[in-house]
This record gives sequence, structure tokens and C-alpha cells, in this order.
Amino acid sequence: MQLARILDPQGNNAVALIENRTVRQLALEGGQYRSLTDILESGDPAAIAQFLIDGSQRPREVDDVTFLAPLDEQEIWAAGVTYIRSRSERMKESQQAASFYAQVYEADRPELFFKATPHRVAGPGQPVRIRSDASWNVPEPELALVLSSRLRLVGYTIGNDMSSRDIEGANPLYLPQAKVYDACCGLGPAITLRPSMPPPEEIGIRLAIRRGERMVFHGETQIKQMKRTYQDLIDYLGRDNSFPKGVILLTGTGIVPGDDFTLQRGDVVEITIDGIGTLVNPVVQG
Ligand code: DO4
Ligand code: MG
Repeated sequence: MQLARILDPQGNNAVALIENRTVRQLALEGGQYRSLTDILESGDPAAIAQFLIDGSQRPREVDDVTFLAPLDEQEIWAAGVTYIRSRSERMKESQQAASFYAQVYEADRPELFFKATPHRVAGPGQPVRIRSDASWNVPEPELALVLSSRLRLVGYTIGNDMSSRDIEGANPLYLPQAKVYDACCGLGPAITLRPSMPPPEEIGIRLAIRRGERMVFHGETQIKQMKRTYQDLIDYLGRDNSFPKGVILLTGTGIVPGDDFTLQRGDVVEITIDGIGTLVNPVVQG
């Protein structure tokens, strides 16, 4: 089962449950559960969502629905250098900082960084951005953990940690500028609730980048290649840190296009994660 934020037939924001590609709108007026966050905070989001199905709205096919980014006021954080591929590409990108990336890959403490506030997030179909002052840019396709305010893992979605490699590579102290800016994070299309997600060993991640008719990059990885467990990342995130509205944690990229590749405006980024679906975003710059 999945939960999503959608536009209803009148164009208003709504929350929906998805099963077998059928979208059922939820009735959130006037009751105890008034938002996606309220449902995610409940003890049993799947049961609550079933209970909230609005019988007066006709079910719709997923292809007939506009999806919005699946969050309300959650912060977005991200883990880095959690796959060997990310470690080796960062070490090439910044020779002066190579040892830091090598060390953080092996260390107990993971790299965790603040990635985005909700207003910097692009939902399905909305543009993600390349910074106007960056010349080497990539999408980073990442499994995103959806966590309640008590850091309970309630679901999973797809994240795109857009990154400016030239800025990060010039000096690792520029990381926040390479990572955090308007439309720096793609998210969606829906949240797969925890009981419906395949086990980590069975989850593949695929990235395709299209430029007009041409596929200019494609790559894949598997969650089992990740160096750390979900719980390890969650435990470190929660150390001395509170998230009253919940938090979404991107788990790092295992797919990095080669040095000769940079995104261009007009490209279309497609990220597919087994058990969730495909997140598609066009790319703009400036
Ligand atoms: O250290 C830089 C960021 C790493 C990152 O975003 C990733 O590995 O996904
Ligand atoms: Mg990343």
C-alpha cells in the first residue's frame, strides 16, 4: 500500500491511498487525521488510511492523477558516501579531500547533511534545478526513508539529491552550496508503507537520463550494495536532534555518472526503485 499527496478532480490538494494502481482519495475534513503527517504519525498508517477512504469519490487510475511531493513540513536530510561508487567518485572529484571520503566510508559515524526544506523540493513532474553558477551537475538517485517525529521508519519514497560536483570538488566546505538551493531535491511519487516494501536485498535502483529522444545515461545499483543499515543512519540522525514534524532521510547514491557527464537544461531524469515506482523530473537551470 502507498500513500500520496495528489490533486483532486477540482484541483485541490488531497491525500490518497494507492493499491493495485488504483487511487482512493481520503476524507480528512474535521476528523482526528487531517494531513499526510497525521496518518504517518499514527500507530498503524495502513489501517488508518483504509478507514479514511472517501466513499463519495470515485477511484481513479494512477495514470489519471497528478501527484505532488509526498510531504508536509518534514525536513529532508541525506547520508553520503554510503556506497563504494560514491566513495571512489568523490575521491576523484577532490584529490585534496580524498582521504576524508575514504575515512567517512569506513568510519562508524556516517556522513549526514541537511538537504532541503519542503519549499526546495520538486514533486513528480516538477523541474529540479541546476545551479546557475555550477558547470558539472548530476542527479543522485537515492532511497528515501520516511520517518515519524519519533524516528519510526514508516515508509519509503524516491529522492533525487541534485548535486553540483564542481562546487563540492573545489572544496568540501562548499558542500551546503553544492547540495542546498531552490529545487535541489526531487521527491516522490508516493510513499510505500513499510509492510509493503520488499526486503533490502531485493530492491534495485535504476537511473535513466534522457536528452530529447536519446538516453544519455543509464545505470543501476542495489540496496544490498549499501555499506550501512537503515537503522544505523536513523540512529545517528536522531542523536541530539529532534524532528517535530517527522523527517525524510535520503540514504546516499550508488550511481554516479562518469567524469565526462554533466546534466543539461531540458534533460529528463527518471529514477525507478523497486517497490515504489518511478520519479520523473525535467531539469532546468538558473
Ligand atoms: O560527500 C558528499 C555527498 C555524498 C552524497 O551525497 C552521496 O554519496 O550520495
Ligand atoms: Mg547524495
